[in-house]
Amino acid sequence: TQGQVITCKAAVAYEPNKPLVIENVQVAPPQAGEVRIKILFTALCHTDAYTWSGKDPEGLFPCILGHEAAGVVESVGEGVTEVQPGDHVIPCYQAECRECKFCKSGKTNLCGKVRSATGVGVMMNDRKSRFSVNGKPIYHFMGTSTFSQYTVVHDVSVAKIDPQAPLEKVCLLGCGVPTGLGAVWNTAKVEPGSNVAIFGLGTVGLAVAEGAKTAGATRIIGIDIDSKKYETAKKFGVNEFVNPKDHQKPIQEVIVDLTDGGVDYSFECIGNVSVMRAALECCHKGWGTSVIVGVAASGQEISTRPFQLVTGRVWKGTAFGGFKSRTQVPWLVEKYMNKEIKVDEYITHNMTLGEINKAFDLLHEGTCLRCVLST
Ligand code: NAD
Ligand code: AHE
Ligand code: ZN
Repeated sequence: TQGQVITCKAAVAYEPNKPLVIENVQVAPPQAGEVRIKILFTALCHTDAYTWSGKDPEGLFPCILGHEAAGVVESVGEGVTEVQPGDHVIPCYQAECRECKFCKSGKTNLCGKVRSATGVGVMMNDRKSRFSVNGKPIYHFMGTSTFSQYTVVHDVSVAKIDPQAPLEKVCLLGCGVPTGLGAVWNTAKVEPGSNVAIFGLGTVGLAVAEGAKTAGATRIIGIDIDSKKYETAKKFGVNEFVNPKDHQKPIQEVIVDLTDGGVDYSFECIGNVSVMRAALECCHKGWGTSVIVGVAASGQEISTRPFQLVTGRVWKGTAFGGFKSRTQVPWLVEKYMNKEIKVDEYITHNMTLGEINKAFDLLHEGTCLRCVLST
């Protein structure tokens, strides 16, 4: 198949919120600096649902969504040296070129090399898509487009992993789990003995809990409007639970009262701007740090009294938990193989690519953490 167009199945999003259509899609061969991957397993993340909903200002249609996956390299374009056909890989929506201003700064995991193309659904070389249906182009998404049996990505967006690792599990290391762990380890840098508040106990919030537990946090307070979330959350390290609906007072006041003035660290893992405010304001005066992880819709803005920051609270955000993707995803895979981090525990459902619309329905029901699709 090397050098040839591959026709395969992919789930195409033609319009916001309209059911995805399983199509025969043509996938062009990889050009210079590109890698064509046979995707074997892909999970669904709430960010896919967010873009599909039409609320993402970067959302383009028709497109192929998906960004949490694992597969095997099918072929590589000219000049690609770091992976070869047969390598087991995880596509990374956050690239790492190791050459750009961002990568060399030592201050961020964001990479500037291909972002201008991945944000508009095309490849860097010719600003065109490698996907088409009957000659009509279909946009890429987040530089990954994993809801397809084959995809083409930039070489700077491919993490080569241990071939022994079970792809049906480690696909989760493409987004949600590293995001939560890294928000704690890299962005907040939680110290032993800290008190932590986690708003939203989905996959990302649970991974924050796991990260906080391994960092030695003492009180790990989970906050969710769905009280059923506590049972599962305990297994990930949450040791106290608050449902805002059980209280008259604003949730930030409830947490401040519970913690003698506020928590050391808080994490917003929902994407709700009023909860982001509460998460900042439940932090301790003088040092409390709040990390925004959730993605909020186009047009939404955060606010608080500047006095909150003047008096020492710190507001931060994180993308992919601050992990350098190509370097650290393989390391996370090893940590999983050594049983140092959980992955299997986040997988509540398994389905096939053909059942993707049903999988999206599940994602909104609240019983589903991650649903892994086999392609
Ligand atoms: P999820 O929907 O599984 O989890 C959200 C949880 O929040 C649910 O348990 C829900 O009951 C709870 N919730 C909703 N409204 C609430 C409220 N007002 N107060 C308290 N709890 C509330 O989602 P997820 O997959 O865990 O993702 C969480 C967010 O993180 C999404 O916005 C997603 O787009 C974003 N995300 C960001 C990054 C990043 O790199 N920054 C990476 C992955 C995901
Ligand atoms: N396109 C959206 C922003 C989406 C967003 O913030 N994405 C996160 C990852 S979410 C993964 O599930 C991210 O890493 N952003 C950094 C980047 O470079 O995109 C919008 O609202 O414009
Ligand atoms: Zn995601």
